[in-house]
Amino acid sequence: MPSIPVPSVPEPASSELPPGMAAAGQISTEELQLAARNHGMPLEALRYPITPVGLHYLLIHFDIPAVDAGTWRLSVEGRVRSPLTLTLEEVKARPAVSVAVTFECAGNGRAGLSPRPITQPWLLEAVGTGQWTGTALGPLLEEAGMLDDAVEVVFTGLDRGVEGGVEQQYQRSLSLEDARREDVLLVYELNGQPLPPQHGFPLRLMVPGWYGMTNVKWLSTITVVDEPFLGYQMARGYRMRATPEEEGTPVTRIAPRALMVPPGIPEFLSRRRVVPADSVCVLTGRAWSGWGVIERVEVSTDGARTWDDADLKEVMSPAAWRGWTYPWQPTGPGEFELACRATDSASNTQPLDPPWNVGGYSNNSVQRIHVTVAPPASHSP
Ligand SMILES: Nc1nc2c(c(=O)[nH]1)N[C@H]1C(S)=C(S)[C@@H](COP(=O)(O)O)O[C@H]1N2
Ligand SMILES: [Mo]
Repeated sequence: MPSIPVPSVPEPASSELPPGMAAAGQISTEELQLAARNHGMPLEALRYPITPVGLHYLLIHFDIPAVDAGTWRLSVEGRVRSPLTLTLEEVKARPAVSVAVTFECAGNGRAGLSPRPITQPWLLEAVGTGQWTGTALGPLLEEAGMLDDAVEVVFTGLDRGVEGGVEQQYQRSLSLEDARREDVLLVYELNGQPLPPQHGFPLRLMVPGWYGMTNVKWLSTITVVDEPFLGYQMARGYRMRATPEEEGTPVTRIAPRALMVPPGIPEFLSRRRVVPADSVCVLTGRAWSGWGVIERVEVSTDGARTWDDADLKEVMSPAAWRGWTYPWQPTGPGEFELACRATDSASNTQPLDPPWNVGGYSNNSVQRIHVTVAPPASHSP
């Protein structure tokens, strides 16, 4: 498997902040507005192998569209021999597959960059794993019969808005090769229930291993095209760029990441953690990568200076996160910085420092959690 192309660029000093960028420690009303709509998965929910529906993260560029399941249709059109129009019942009547897949937003970790683009300011919570049920895309394209001049497949959602000054439907495309992969599905159920409105009812695309933007929600039209699709979310959004002017390279697969459940108890406002000194603290978490299977998770309890291997749980499904645990016996009361780091089967691992790019994508630098280990509780008489 190829390793991940990531431009590594020195950060501009905050005195020369370009327009549309914010410095660390500042949060704008626009970002707060986005953050309140697009919630993350509370990290304690890493305890569930399958994320309960309401705890799965959400990212919605525009508004959740109103969809009437009775009149909704899926069209397969463009450079095909026989265009298709399917009702939801017809989609569901096709052979069904159910699979656990981890989704992560390409902007996860963005708030850890400085400067960062002013857009959804994710910390680390833009992740979740669903048990998704649907039908394979490939056979449907086969049935429609792609013509010889076909080069890409465009997926159009029903949601509409303005981004970067461009009015648009949310649209993404895949190469023919990617669209034909057998794990690419059109899904209509999440965790055994019809897709809820916020996750794309009645149907969405799912490309396991790729960042979340690929999984077009409220899917209405699949268009086979004879030239590369240059819609906003392909040509402007979701590209790795060292400078705003350059064309950049497309964001595709998920870079490896391990996260841990923050141990102990939090302080309400700062969310700093307190752990009692008198017991073994079992650190637990999950790790995933779109470039291969997770083969190693390491834990540091001294601020990423030394590392020790965590125990890996079984692989649940190739494109789903893998559980890990690490028993930690704090050396005594005091301040500790915990960190965790994943490595996948393609030898990709996580950097200690954030890899910077203009869009703030794919920042998979290691999670660090500050923990106060409190002296053993004194027993009152
Ligand atoms: N139609 C449509 N599909 C979309 C989006 C959107 O705004 N509109 N957001 C994308 C992005 S950026 C992500 S990360 C995932 C989020 O999926 P979720 O909200 O179900 O977790 O959906 C993707 N599919
Ligand atoms: Mo996203």
